[in-house]
Amino acid sequence: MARLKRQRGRRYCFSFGPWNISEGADPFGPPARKPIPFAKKLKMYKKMGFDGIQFHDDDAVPDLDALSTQAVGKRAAQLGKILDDEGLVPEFVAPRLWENPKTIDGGFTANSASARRYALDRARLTVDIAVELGTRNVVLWLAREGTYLREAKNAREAHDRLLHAINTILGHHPEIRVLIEPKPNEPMDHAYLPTIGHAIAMAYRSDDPTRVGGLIETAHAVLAGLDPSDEMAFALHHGKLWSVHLNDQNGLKYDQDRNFAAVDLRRAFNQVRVLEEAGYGQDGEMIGLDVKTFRTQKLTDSTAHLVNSKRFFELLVEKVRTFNRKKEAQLIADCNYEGLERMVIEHLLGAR
Ligand code: GLO
Ligand code: MG
Repeated sequence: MARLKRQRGRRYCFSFGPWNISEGADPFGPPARKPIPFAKKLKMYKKMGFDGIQFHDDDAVPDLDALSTQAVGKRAAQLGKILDDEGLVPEFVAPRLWENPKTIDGGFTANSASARRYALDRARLTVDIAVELGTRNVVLWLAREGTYLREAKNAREAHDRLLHAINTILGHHPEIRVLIEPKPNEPMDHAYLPTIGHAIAMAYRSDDPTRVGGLIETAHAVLAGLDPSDEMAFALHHGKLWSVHLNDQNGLKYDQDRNFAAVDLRRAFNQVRVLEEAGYGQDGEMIGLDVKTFRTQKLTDSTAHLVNSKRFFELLVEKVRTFNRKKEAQLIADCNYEGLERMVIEHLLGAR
């Protein structure tokens, strides 16, 4: 009871990455909006009600491939100071390994030894940036670590190489944590570590399992044909849900990054419920969003999706907190699942 009371007053901390304010380009058309400069985006966070900021390594230090390690460290430190002044918390840094021509067929799992070397160097640089910014978290979204066709890589060897990459990051700094963000496909036909189960299995094989966990994105779980709230529950069971990318996804098509709760309200309710019940956020975990606005959106309204997704989350927190637990327990004890279903739907629809 005391725990529930404490949760009632609890306020969540929200985050997103600068790429979530985008220009609307897609594989079939060029940008449809003018870019908003990074410095201007930084100023928008607090006004929109967000405290946390997520980074790719080159969001934090643009053109880092052209800079010396010392110069990268210096620029990251300067950004760390700006974040402090703005009152923003750096949530994580992720190596963007999928754009450089060297990593055209993957980084850590590339067949080319020089591509693998580049990927490991860049991952170490990401750790340096994270340390300068003041976060322990390095996220690995393994974009091109997979295959376009099965025969192109040796999958068993690829997993050895992924483990080596994780251990390299752990070995580069004693406090850094690795958060694996699983996704089953896109841009590859098949990506390695497609679900949180795969990611956590890898965590236990690493040199320091206490420093390897996961970030679960709603859309990625749906693309794997799984229920995001159950995926979250599995990670929570292992004490390894260290971040989330809440969004939504309309079935098995390209990764849509729709607004949280906009496609399947009940599925969203269940994600909030699992997070709320586990006390997610009490150890500093953030409610991260990874949402994209429509290509048709005007520049002036091109951040509405973030504010709206946050609002939908908060409204669902209220729905979770006002769900009649006594009645629910009785229906479960009676195996009256028709009654339970009616109760859930009526609650979501606001019926009396
Ligand atoms: C793409 C991923 C991507 C990552 C981001 C952080 O499908 O969701 O947006 O979350 O690059 O690593
Ligand atoms: Mg994501």
